[in-house]
Amino acid sequence: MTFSENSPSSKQERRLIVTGGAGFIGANFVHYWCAKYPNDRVIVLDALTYAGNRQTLALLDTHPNFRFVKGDICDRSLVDALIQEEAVDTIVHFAAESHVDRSILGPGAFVQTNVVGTFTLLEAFRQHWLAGDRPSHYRFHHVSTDEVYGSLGSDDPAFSETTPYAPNSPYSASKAGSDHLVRAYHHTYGMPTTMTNCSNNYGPYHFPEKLIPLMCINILLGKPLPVYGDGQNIRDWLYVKDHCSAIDAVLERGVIGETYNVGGNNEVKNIDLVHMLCELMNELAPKLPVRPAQELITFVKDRPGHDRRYAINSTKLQNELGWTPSVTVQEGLRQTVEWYLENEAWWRPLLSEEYQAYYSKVYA
Ligand code: NAD
Ligand code: TDX
Repeated sequence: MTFSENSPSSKQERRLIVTGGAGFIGANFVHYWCAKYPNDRVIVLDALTYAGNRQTLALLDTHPNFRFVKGDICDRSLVDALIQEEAVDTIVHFAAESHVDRSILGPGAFVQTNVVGTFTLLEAFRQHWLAGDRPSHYRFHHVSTDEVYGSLGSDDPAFSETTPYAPNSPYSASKAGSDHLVRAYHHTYGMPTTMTNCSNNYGPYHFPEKLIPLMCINILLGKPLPVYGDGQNIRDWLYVKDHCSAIDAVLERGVIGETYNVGGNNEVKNIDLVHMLCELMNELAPKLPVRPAQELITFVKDRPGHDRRYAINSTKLQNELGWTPSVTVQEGLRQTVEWYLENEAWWRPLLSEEYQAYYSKVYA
């Protein structure tokens, strides 16, 4: 993957901690940021849970301003030490338990990392910001999700920043809890926070448990493609590099205390998305165990509490900060399928025994 099209900025250098930088979106963000702002110091803090992958960041190990620290965001003394030692001025907070199906199987880890972890980071950063006499350029950017707004009916308007919160899964409830803490830290203490709530991301380095990589990999392995329920649920797909540029826009030009919704303007029914992936694989994969791949589509038991539709209104981000998504879902999916075809060495080792055990539980 290359981000060389981005040119370095002339702005003052930042010193960032990126939490969850070994996960899907965090790693894409770190690659994006190190290429665009090579003089910025970037410290990834990641616990390397099942979803974290050190290999995804291996290309950055020779980058002079990059550092990787394995650690838990709930570990206050580690977070304090890192913030002070590196004189951090910016936290970009991706670290989370992120998979809805896992939150149904075991919600405890979601409350711990998403709520307690975010609280720990906020407290540590607040102390550091106060000790420095509240520098105005400091930022705590919190990455959140559209799922906090609940589920839409087919004719409802898309979620905006003023849509009331109505989380439906343990995952989205824990993300909502973290969002409320971030909001309160700005409102009560004046902390320089910003927040983004985005729709479903897709692209390189996406862990196999999520819909798009799961379908790509199962097509390549000739395994059934499990579509939940009637397949009519709708998601609004955002290419991960467009999400990175949105966070960049918010860090550069966003107003402190504000939330910005980020969406790709690409609402697609799950079953249609699976058909699009099958078509792309039929066209691009030299060998497939089952062709056409559509023969593998299998309707399975629905996810409990499955949200019907998400759609994001990104007008605020577009009008106030000048951000626009760069790819259509057709272009982004083609690039993603090509990436999974070219990077079997990345995804194959992730299909571990532990992953197979998880898979059997969800798809039993
Ligand atoms: P991911 O599951 O791929 O990665 C999460 C990363 O966080 C992993 O590297 C993991 O090791 C790390 N982590 C987990 N617990 C940790 C802890 N206690 N301490 C330190 N590190 C820990 O997640 P993702 O899909 O990249 O999502 C990143 C963020 O974006 C999350 O906050 C998620 O809620 C949000 N989000 C994701 C999507 C999406 O479509 N993937 C959409 C909207 C919002
Ligand atoms: O095997 C599957 N079959 C299926 O039909 C899987 C894994 C999913 N689905 C459906 C469920 C959803 O309607 O596909 C849709 C997308 O599922 P996921 O990839 O699990 O994503 P979702 O539950 O929508 O949540 C994602 O977007 C919002 C991320 O995982 C969250 O972290 C983010 O906040």
